[in-house]
Amino acid sequence: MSTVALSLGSNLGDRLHLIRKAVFLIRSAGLVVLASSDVFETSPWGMEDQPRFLNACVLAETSLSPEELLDLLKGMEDAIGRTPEKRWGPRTIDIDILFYDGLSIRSDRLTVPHREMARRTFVLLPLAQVAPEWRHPETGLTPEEMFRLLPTAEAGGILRICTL
Ligand code: PH2
Ligand code: MG
Ligand code: MG
Repeated sequence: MSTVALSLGSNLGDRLHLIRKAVFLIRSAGLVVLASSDVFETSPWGMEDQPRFLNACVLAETSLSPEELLDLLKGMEDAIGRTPEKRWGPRTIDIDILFYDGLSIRSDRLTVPHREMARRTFVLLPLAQVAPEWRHPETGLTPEEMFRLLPTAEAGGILRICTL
């Protein structure tokens, strides 16, 4: 069994419903959810002219390989109704692998840990709730340590909404 952290994001449609639907599909596929973060409303990052996101994280156990997990999550995004969109642009649902145990993976399809994680408040705050002890395999930093290294301006624009 491996432990993985997944990031959930939505900024189109009924955002909370879509995020909860994603967690329902994750459980239905046999992943064992060990912890789930709160849901946060966050300012759009990367491309600012788009609606605000809801973001959350789950920590889960799986026997799938990283590539199998990626395929499963892509299938869930399709099932929930995601259509191809611009990089960093609006989306009904985004499910990303943040980490897979302590592995560093760089293949054509997959970069694990998630390559932008250390720059994203909307990833680090929920991740710190579900995996405070985890350390990035390349930097040795915990989510909270990465968060503290961000410019203070980045820490704004994030609001706790509810539990997942
Ligand atoms: N996802 C993106 C681009 N920008 N900004 C926020 N706040 N939350 C996201 O989930 C997000 C984003 C592309 O995956
Ligand atoms: Mg993403
Ligand atoms: Mg994605």
